[in-house]
Amino acid sequence: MRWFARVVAVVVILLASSAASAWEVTLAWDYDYIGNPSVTGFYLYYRRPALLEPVYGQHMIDVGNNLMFLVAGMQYGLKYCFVATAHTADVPPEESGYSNEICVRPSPKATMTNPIAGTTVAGIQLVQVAVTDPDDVEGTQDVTFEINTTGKWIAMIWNAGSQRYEATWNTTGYVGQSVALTAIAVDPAGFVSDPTSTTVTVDNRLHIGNLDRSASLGNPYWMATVRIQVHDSLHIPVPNASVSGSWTNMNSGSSACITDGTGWCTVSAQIHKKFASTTFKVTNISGSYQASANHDPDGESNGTAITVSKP
Ligand SMILES: [Ca+2]
Ligand SMILES: [Ca+2]
Repeated sequence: MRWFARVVAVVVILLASSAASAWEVTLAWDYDYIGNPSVTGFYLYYRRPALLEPVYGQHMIDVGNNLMFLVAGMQYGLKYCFVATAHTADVPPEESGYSNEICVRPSPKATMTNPIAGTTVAGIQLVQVAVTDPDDVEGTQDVTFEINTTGKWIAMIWNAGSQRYEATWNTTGYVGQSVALTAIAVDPAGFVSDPTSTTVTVDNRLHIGNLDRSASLGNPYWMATVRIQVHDSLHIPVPNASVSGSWTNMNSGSSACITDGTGWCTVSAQIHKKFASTTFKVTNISGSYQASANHDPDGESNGTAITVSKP
């Protein structure tokens, strides 16, 4: 029976919702009545509009004589709508009309996929966040990330190619630090994801990744040339790094250079023909120089000093 004279209103409110994969909501309600009530319990009904359930009646939960209920195990991504009724202990029970309707939608889920937690990063780092939000169009969420707990949230841009929200992070201000990145996603309806966090170590120390040598004849001076490549801690070539060093036996020339877009720069020196060789030694890279990491993949030097012979 869809009528119960003494209950005139059941009001449902949403207390909390979860973004967990099997999401859940807590609903609460109250009722009013006319006359002497004999309400002994409540029924909760739900419908899922996306599954073509336009009216109530298909799904009923007997929530007993409680004014609050946790609905668990809801299918993630689906909008659910609820109403409640009050009923008597009669057999069959008399039941009130439906309460107000309340509809809930799942919050988006955000997962930081890059950088990988526990890794070491350097230079310009790509930050990527995957968002799961089945009831909204991809790319319509508002995703931001925070570097440590500064309260400054940086906007991320949807990339349809990678299927990620992305931003670049210039790590050069965080040398040697452990840094926590946190992101959140807000869907078009204003539902907010749980935060997703990743902690990485920033290491922007620079070292020499290659020294190459060449020489050309001249009289009375021959010319020694050394090409220098600078790496960051991940062995990625570093542009705009200032390298300085010294030559032995130099008459004139250059002993400092700034790397180009591929991380290379060149120094050269005039050496009098009375010297059979010269050695160029790197003494510094501006910024944070880690000389112990210097190397040369060709084996012609140790990455710090290289000897050029007269041709
Ligand atoms: Ca949504
Ligand atoms: Ca080399």
